[in-house]
Amino acid sequence: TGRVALVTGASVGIGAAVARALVQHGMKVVGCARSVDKIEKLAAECQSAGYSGVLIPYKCDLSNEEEILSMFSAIKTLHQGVDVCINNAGLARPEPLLSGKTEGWRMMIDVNVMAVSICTREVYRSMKERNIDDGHIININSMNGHSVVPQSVVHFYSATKYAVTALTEGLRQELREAKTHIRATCISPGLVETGFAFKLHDNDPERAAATYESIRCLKAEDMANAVIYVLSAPPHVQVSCNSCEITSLL
Ligand code: NJP
Repeated sequence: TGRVALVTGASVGIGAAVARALVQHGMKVVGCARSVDKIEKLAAECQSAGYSGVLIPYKCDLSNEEEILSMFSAIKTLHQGVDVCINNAGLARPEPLLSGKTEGWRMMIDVNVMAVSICTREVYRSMKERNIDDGHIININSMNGHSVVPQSVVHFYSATKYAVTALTEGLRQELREAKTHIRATCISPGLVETGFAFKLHDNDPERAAATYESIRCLKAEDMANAVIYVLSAPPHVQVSCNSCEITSLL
Protein backbone atom coordinates (compact mmCIF):
# COMPACT_ATOMS: atom_id res chain seq x y z
CA THR A 1 0.00 0.00 0.00
CA GLY A 2 1.26 3.47 -0.91
CA ARG A 3 4.25 2.07 -2.78
CA VAL A 4 4.98 2.96 -6.40
CA ALA A 5 4.77 0.18 -8.99
CA LEU A 6 5.74 0.35 -12.63
CA VAL A 7 3.80 -1.99 -14.93
CA THR A 8 5.06 -2.16 -18.50
CA GLY A 9 2.55 -3.03 -21.21
CA ALA A 10 -0.38 -1.88 -19.07
CA SER A 11 -2.66 -0.97 -21.99
CA VAL A 12 -4.25 -4.40 -22.54
CA GLY A 13 -4.03 -8.08 -21.57
CA ILE A 14 -2.02 -9.28 -18.59
CA GLY A 15 -0.44 -5.86 -17.89
CA ALA A 16 -3.85 -4.15 -17.71
CA ALA A 17 -5.13 -6.86 -15.32
CA VAL A 18 -2.00 -6.58 -13.15
CA ALA A 19 -2.22 -2.77 -13.07
CA ARG A 20 -5.88 -2.93 -12.06
CA ALA A 21 -5.17 -5.47 -9.28
CA LEU A 22 -2.30 -3.40 -7.87
CA VAL A 23 -4.45 -0.25 -7.83
CA GLN A 24 -7.17 -2.26 -6.09
CA HIS A 25 -4.54 -3.19 -3.47
CA GLY A 26 -3.77 0.48 -2.85
CA MET A 27 -0.62 0.99 -4.91
CA LYS A 28 0.34 4.04 -6.92
CA VAL A 29 0.83 2.40 -10.32
CA VAL A 30 2.60 3.95 -13.29
CA GLY A 31 1.29 2.00 -16.29
CA CYS A 32 3.16 2.43 -19.56
CA ALA A 33 2.64 1.37 -23.17
CA ARG A 34 2.32 3.02 -26.57
CA SER A 35 -1.52 3.06 -26.52
CA VAL A 36 -1.74 5.46 -23.59
CA ASP A 37 -5.44 6.17 -24.35
CA LYS A 38 -6.28 2.61 -23.24
CA ILE A 39 -4.42 3.12 -19.96
CA GLU A 40 -6.25 6.42 -19.44
CA LYS A 41 -9.54 4.55 -19.86
CA LEU A 42 -8.43 1.90 -17.37
CA ALA A 43 -7.36 4.63 -14.91
CA ALA A 44 -10.84 6.18 -15.12
CA GLU A 45 -12.43 2.76 -14.52
CA CYS A 46 -10.25 2.20 -11.44
CA GLN A 47 -11.23 5.61 -10.13
CA SER A 48 -14.97 5.00 -10.67
CA ALA A 49 -14.65 1.63 -8.96
CA GLY A 50 -13.37 3.47 -5.86
CA TYR A 51 -10.09 1.52 -5.64
CA SER A 52 -7.75 2.84 -2.96
CA GLY A 53 -4.73 3.22 -5.25
CA VAL A 54 -4.24 5.20 -8.42
CA LEU A 55 -3.18 4.43 -12.00
CA ILE A 56 -0.95 6.96 -13.71
CA PRO A 57 -0.80 6.48 -17.51
CA TYR A 58 2.54 7.05 -19.25
CA LYS A 59 3.15 6.83 -22.98
CA CYS A 60 6.34 4.97 -23.73
CA ASP A 61 7.65 2.94 -26.64
CA LEU A 62 9.81 0.41 -24.84
CA SER A 63 11.83 -0.35 -27.96
CA ASN A 64 13.33 3.12 -27.58
CA GLU A 65 15.87 3.48 -24.76
CA GLU A 66 15.58 7.28 -24.66
CA GLU A 67 11.85 7.01 -24.02
CA ILE A 68 12.47 4.53 -21.20
CA LEU A 69 15.07 6.80 -19.59
CA SER A 70 12.75 9.85 -19.85
CA MET A 71 9.99 7.84 -18.19
CA PHE A 72 12.28 6.98 -15.26
CA SER A 73 13.30 10.59 -14.84
CA ALA A 74 9.63 11.70 -14.90
CA ILE A 75 8.79 9.05 -12.27
CA LYS A 76 11.70 10.28 -10.11
CA THR A 77 10.52 13.90 -10.35
CA LEU A 78 6.84 13.20 -9.76
CA HIS A 79 6.77 10.10 -7.53
CA GLN A 80 10.33 9.75 -6.09
CA GLY A 81 10.99 6.37 -7.67
CA VAL A 82 9.88 2.80 -8.32
CA ASP A 83 9.49 0.23 -5.51
CA VAL A 84 8.01 -2.61 -7.55
CA CYS A 85 8.56 -3.26 -11.25
CA ILE A 86 6.48 -5.64 -13.33
CA ASN A 87 8.32 -6.20 -16.60
CA ASN A 88 5.30 -7.46 -18.52
CA ALA A 89 5.37 -5.88 -22.00
CA GLY A 90 6.27 -8.43 -24.64
CA LEU A 91 5.39 -9.63 -28.08
CA ALA A 92 5.65 -12.61 -30.38
CA ARG A 93 5.97 -12.15 -34.13
CA PRO A 94 5.49 -15.08 -36.54
CA GLU A 95 9.11 -15.21 -37.73
CA PRO A 96 10.56 -18.74 -37.99
CA LEU A 97 14.32 -19.23 -37.74
CA LEU A 98 14.63 -20.47 -41.35
CA SER A 99 12.57 -17.74 -43.00
CA GLY A 100 11.88 -14.95 -40.51
CA LYS A 101 12.49 -11.24 -41.08
CA THR A 102 15.36 -9.61 -39.18
CA GLU A 103 13.07 -6.69 -38.34
CA GLY A 104 10.56 -8.97 -36.57
CA TRP A 105 13.33 -10.70 -34.60
CA ARG A 106 14.80 -7.33 -33.62
CA MET A 107 11.42 -6.06 -32.40
CA MET A 108 11.14 -9.07 -30.08
CA ILE A 109 14.71 -8.62 -28.81
CA ASP A 110 14.13 -4.90 -28.21
CA VAL A 111 10.96 -5.29 -26.13
CA ASN A 112 11.29 -8.79 -24.62
CA VAL A 113 15.00 -8.58 -23.74
CA MET A 114 16.47 -5.06 -24.02
CA ALA A 115 13.54 -3.21 -22.39
CA VAL A 116 13.43 -5.75 -19.54
CA SER A 117 17.17 -5.25 -18.99
CA ILE A 118 17.07 -1.45 -19.20
CA CYS A 119 14.06 -1.20 -16.88
CA THR A 120 15.72 -3.59 -14.41
CA ARG A 121 18.91 -1.50 -14.31
CA GLU A 122 16.97 1.76 -13.91
CA VAL A 123 14.65 0.33 -11.25
CA TYR A 124 17.63 -0.93 -9.27
CA ARG A 125 19.25 2.51 -9.54
CA SER A 126 16.01 4.10 -8.32
CA MET A 127 15.78 1.72 -5.36
CA LYS A 128 19.46 2.16 -4.43
CA GLU A 129 19.26 5.97 -4.51
CA ARG A 130 16.45 5.85 -1.93
CA ASN A 131 17.89 2.97 0.15
CA ILE A 132 14.91 0.79 -0.73
CA ASP A 133 15.82 -2.72 0.42
CA ASP A 134 12.43 -4.41 0.01
CA GLY A 135 11.80 -3.72 -3.66
CA HIS A 136 10.59 -6.38 -6.06
CA ILE A 137 11.20 -7.00 -9.75
CA ILE A 138 8.82 -9.44 -11.45
CA ASN A 139 9.40 -10.54 -15.02
CA ILE A 140 6.48 -11.98 -16.94
CA ASN A 141 8.20 -14.83 -18.73
CA SER A 142 6.56 -17.77 -20.54
CA MET A 143 6.52 -21.55 -20.63
CA ASN A 144 8.35 -20.97 -23.92
CA GLY A 145 11.20 -19.60 -21.80
CA HIS A 146 11.83 -23.06 -20.34
CA SER A 147 11.17 -25.46 -23.23
CA VAL A 148 11.13 -25.31 -27.03
CA VAL A 149 7.80 -26.39 -28.50
CA PRO A 150 7.52 -27.71 -32.07
CA GLN A 151 5.85 -24.63 -33.53
CA SER A 152 8.15 -22.69 -35.84
CA VAL A 153 6.37 -19.35 -35.46
CA VAL A 154 7.35 -19.15 -31.79
CA HIS A 155 10.97 -20.34 -31.87
CA PHE A 156 12.53 -16.88 -31.92
CA TYR A 157 10.04 -15.66 -29.31
CA SER A 158 11.03 -18.68 -27.22
CA ALA A 159 14.70 -17.64 -27.49
CA THR A 160 13.86 -14.19 -26.12
CA LYS A 161 11.98 -15.78 -23.21
CA TYR A 162 14.92 -18.14 -22.49
CA ALA A 163 16.85 -14.87 -22.16
CA VAL A 164 14.30 -13.69 -19.58
CA THR A 165 14.91 -16.90 -17.60
CA ALA A 166 18.67 -16.25 -17.60
CA LEU A 167 18.22 -12.54 -16.85
CA THR A 168 16.04 -13.22 -13.82
CA GLU A 169 18.37 -15.87 -12.42
CA GLY A 170 21.41 -13.65 -13.06
CA LEU A 171 19.63 -10.70 -11.47
CA ARG A 172 18.91 -12.71 -8.34
CA GLN A 173 22.62 -13.57 -8.08
CA GLU A 174 23.70 -9.93 -8.57
CA LEU A 175 21.20 -8.75 -5.95
CA ARG A 176 22.58 -11.32 -3.52
CA GLU A 177 26.16 -10.15 -4.22
CA ALA A 178 25.03 -6.53 -3.69
CA LYS A 179 23.74 -7.65 -0.26
CA THR A 180 20.25 -6.27 -0.77
CA HIS A 181 16.93 -7.92 0.03
CA ILE A 182 15.40 -6.73 -3.24
CA ARG A 183 13.62 -9.75 -4.74
CA ALA A 184 13.46 -10.99 -8.33
CA THR A 185 10.83 -13.40 -9.62
CA CYS A 186 9.77 -14.63 -13.01
CA ILE A 187 6.33 -16.00 -13.69
CA SER A 188 5.83 -18.29 -16.66
CA PRO A 189 2.29 -18.65 -17.96
CA GLY A 190 0.91 -21.07 -20.50
CA LEU A 191 -1.52 -19.61 -23.02
CA VAL A 192 -3.46 -16.66 -21.63
CA GLU A 193 -6.57 -15.37 -23.40
CA THR A 194 -5.47 -11.87 -24.48
CA GLY A 195 -4.80 -10.22 -27.84
CA PHE A 196 -1.33 -11.84 -27.82
CA ALA A 197 -2.16 -14.75 -30.19
CA PHE A 198 -3.89 -12.38 -32.64
CA LYS A 199 -0.64 -10.45 -32.98
CA LEU A 200 1.33 -13.72 -33.24
CA HIS A 201 -0.87 -14.74 -36.18
CA ASP A 202 -0.74 -11.36 -37.94
CA ASN A 203 -4.20 -10.40 -36.66
CA ASP A 204 -5.82 -13.37 -38.43
CA PRO A 205 -8.84 -14.03 -36.17
CA GLU A 206 -9.40 -17.59 -37.39
CA ARG A 207 -5.87 -18.77 -36.65
CA ALA A 208 -5.87 -16.94 -33.33
CA ALA A 209 -9.23 -18.49 -32.38
CA ALA A 210 -7.90 -21.94 -33.37
CA THR A 211 -4.91 -21.40 -31.04
CA TYR A 212 -7.15 -20.46 -28.15
CA GLU A 213 -9.48 -23.41 -28.84
CA SER A 214 -6.63 -25.93 -29.06
CA ILE A 215 -5.19 -25.24 -25.61
CA ARG A 216 -6.73 -24.66 -22.21
CA CYS A 217 -6.33 -20.96 -21.54
CA LEU A 218 -5.74 -18.84 -18.50
CA LYS A 219 -7.39 -15.46 -18.04
CA ALA A 220 -5.35 -12.28 -17.61
CA GLU A 221 -6.83 -12.05 -14.08
CA ASP A 222 -5.21 -15.40 -13.21
CA MET A 223 -1.85 -13.81 -13.94
CA ALA A 224 -2.75 -10.74 -11.87
CA ASN A 225 -3.53 -13.07 -8.96
CA ALA A 226 -0.14 -14.74 -9.38
CA VAL A 227 1.57 -11.32 -9.19
CA ILE A 228 -0.41 -10.39 -6.06
CA TYR A 229 0.55 -13.72 -4.48
CA VAL A 230 4.26 -13.11 -5.18
CA LEU A 231 4.13 -9.54 -3.87
CA SER A 232 2.20 -10.42 -0.73
CA ALA A 233 4.77 -12.94 0.52
CA PRO A 234 6.56 -11.69 3.68
CA PRO A 235 9.81 -9.73 3.00
CA HIS A 236 12.08 -12.71 3.77
CA VAL A 237 10.24 -14.98 1.30
CA GLN A 238 11.41 -14.95 -2.30
CA VAL A 239 9.25 -16.76 -4.83
CA SER A 240 11.73 -17.61 -7.54
CA CYS A 241 9.33 -19.28 -9.99
CA ASN A 242 12.22 -20.28 -12.22
CA SER A 243 10.30 -23.08 -13.77
CA CYS A 244 7.07 -22.43 -11.95
CA GLU A 245 4.73 -22.70 -14.87
CA ILE A 246 1.14 -21.64 -14.53
CA THR A 247 -1.42 -23.47 -16.67
CA SER A 248 -5.17 -23.89 -16.85
CA LEU A 249 -7.10 -27.10 -16.13
CA LEU A 250 -10.30 -25.82 -17.73
O1 NJP B 1 0.00 -9.60 -24.57
P1 NJP B 1 -0.81 -8.41 -25.26
P2 NJP B 1 -0.19 -10.29 -23.12
N1 NJP B 1 6.38 -0.42 -26.16
O2 NJP B 1 -0.38 -8.48 -26.68
C1 NJP B 1 2.85 -3.80 -24.79
C2 NJP B 1 3.73 -12.94 -21.89
N2 NJP B 1 2.98 -14.16 -22.20
O3 NJP B 1 -0.81 -9.39 -22.16
O4 NJP B 1 2.31 -0.50 -26.76
C3 NJP B 1 5.54 -0.42 -25.11
O5 NJP B 1 -2.24 -8.49 -24.93
C4 NJP B 1 1.49 -3.57 -25.43
O6 NJP B 1 1.16 -2.18 -25.40
P3 NJP B 1 1.02 -1.22 -26.70
C5 NJP B 1 4.10 -12.13 -23.11
O7 NJP B 1 5.28 -12.60 -23.72
C6 NJP B 1 1.74 -14.11 -22.74
O8 NJP B 1 -0.77 -11.61 -23.34
O9 NJP B 1 -0.11 -0.34 -26.34
N3 NJP B 1 4.69 -1.41 -24.87
C7 NJP B 1 0.59 -4.33 -24.49
O10 NJP B 1 0.23 -3.55 -23.39
C8 NJP B 1 4.28 -10.76 -22.50
O11 NJP B 1 5.58 -10.60 -21.99
C9 NJP B 1 1.08 -15.29 -23.04
O12 NJP B 1 0.77 -2.12 -27.88
C10 NJP B 1 4.68 -2.44 -25.72
C11 NJP B 1 1.47 -5.49 -24.02
O13 NJP B 1 2.83 -5.14 -24.32
C12 NJP B 1 3.27 -10.74 -21.36
O14 NJP B 1 2.92 -12.08 -21.12
C13 NJP B 1 1.69 -16.50 -22.80
C14 NJP B 1 5.52 -2.50 -26.83
C15 NJP B 1 1.14 -6.77 -24.76
O15 NJP B 1 -0.19 -7.11 -24.56
C16 NJP B 1 2.01 -9.94 -21.67
O16 NJP B 1 1.35 -10.53 -22.78
C17 NJP B 1 2.97 -16.51 -22.28
C18 NJP B 1 6.41 -1.42 -27.04
N4 NJP B 1 7.24 -1.38 -28.08
C19 NJP B 1 3.60 -15.33 -21.97
N5 NJP B 1 5.26 -3.66 -27.50
C20 NJP B 1 -0.28 -15.32 -23.65
N6 NJP B 1 -1.01 -14.24 -23.70
O17 NJP B 1 -0.72 -16.40 -24.07
C21 NJP B 1 4.28 -4.28 -26.82
O18 NJP B 1 3.55 -17.70 -22.05
N7 NJP B 1 3.92 -3.56 -25.75
